[in-house]
Amino acid sequence: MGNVKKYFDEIECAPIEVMKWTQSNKLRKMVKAAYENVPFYKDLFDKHGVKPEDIETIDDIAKLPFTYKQDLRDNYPFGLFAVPKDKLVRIHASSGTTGKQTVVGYTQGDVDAWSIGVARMLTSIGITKDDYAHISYGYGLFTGGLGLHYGAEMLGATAIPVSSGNTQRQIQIMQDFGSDFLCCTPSYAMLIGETIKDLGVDPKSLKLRAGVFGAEPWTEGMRKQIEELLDIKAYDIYGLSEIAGPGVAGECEYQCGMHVQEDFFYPEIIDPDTGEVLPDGEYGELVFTCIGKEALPLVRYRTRDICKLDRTPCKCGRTTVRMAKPKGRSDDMLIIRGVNVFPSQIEYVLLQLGFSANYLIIVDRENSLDRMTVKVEMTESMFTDTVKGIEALENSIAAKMLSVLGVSTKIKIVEPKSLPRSEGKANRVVDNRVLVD
Ligand code: DLL
Repeated sequence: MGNVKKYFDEIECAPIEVMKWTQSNKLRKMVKAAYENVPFYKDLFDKHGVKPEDIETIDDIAKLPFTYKQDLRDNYPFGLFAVPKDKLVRIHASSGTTGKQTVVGYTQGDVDAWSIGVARMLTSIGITKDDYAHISYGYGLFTGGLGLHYGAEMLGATAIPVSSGNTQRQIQIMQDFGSDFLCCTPSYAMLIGETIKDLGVDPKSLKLRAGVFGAEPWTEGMRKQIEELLDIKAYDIYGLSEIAGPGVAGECEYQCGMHVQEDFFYPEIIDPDTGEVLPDGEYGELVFTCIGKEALPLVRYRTRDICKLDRTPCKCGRTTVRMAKPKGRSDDMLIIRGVNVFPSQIEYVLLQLGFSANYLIIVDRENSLDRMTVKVEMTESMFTDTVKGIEALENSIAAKMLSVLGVSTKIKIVEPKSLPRSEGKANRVVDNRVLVD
């Protein structure tokens, strides 16, 4: 183990001037290609009075206009691609639940850059070419499965493409193949963990030592639950299909934010209302420019994720900027009687009180008033079957919710394991208000 690689690439630890020089070169090239090859960008740049020649360094990026998800939808499926069809080697599409899918194309160079991003992230948490990668993200148009797969292979690790579903079989494979690390959504990791417990399998008997979880917001409390259920260390990985897929950013062993692969995906935080760039440390909307991307060179893409950046030195020695765990998406934010509520705040309260991360938020409107109900599963340790006992528990959770959220919530305790489980991204909000509006 003496020659275990600490970093996948030198650029991860490059001095800031070297990183800026690399970014500037890539940005200039990418902006020129977008202007010349994508009619949408030619029109957009012309409308904003900006020409490729105006972009000399990465610091000029704020001169460029934003790209929105709607622009991808309006140009569905391939209208924003900058290369001819024969240069494409892969297509993916977003898992969005509303509207048209957003379609993403990749050249061989794009797939390689994406895989390098994932390989860097895996290296930063101590994964090596000797490890078995148990990949339970969905394979298909969703980027999770193939993204982790190619990244693991790029590193030289062995990919086990299990995909999601059939949870008992997942556990059998972990036991028989000796999977070293698990890649799936945090909600599916919870389900695998619960199933291991139900089957009476001792998690310590598995070889599994780490997990790479992302694709949806999750709290520190949920991380702890997963680590206990699976007896592993759980790491956060972020990405979005429009930009590449998983591995746009990921935690290192020190877990103090996610290192962004900023020589491929340049991040900014902006005020979502004014579009103004915000200083490091301030929460705002995360925006990415895919510098170096050939097939789909998105310029200042509005992710809707609420996040902040940190450029203070990291103990691991990487100099790349780190992004915080996204608080949620601006479009997932619930406005309950005028108060902004993120599902992650609700999860935080429940986990603090010792409940599980399986919950369901239901929002209704009665007589023009919003009402939020949170269904929570009873746990073994708090079990009571008296009406009084249950009411007392519900009231104590509701009181804590009120103090954290600033808005009253009705709590309904339900039977253990009665709420829906997810093998992919969890859907924890049922907003009935849209139906009555
Ligand atoms: O979820 C890509 C991915 C796959 C990331 C596997 C990580 C692991 P989309 O389906 O396009 O792509 O969804 C992207 O998911 O804008 C965030 O809102 C959310 N998201 C992704 N990772 C995280 C994370 C994939 N670690 C959208 N924490 C993003 C919080 C996340 N939210």
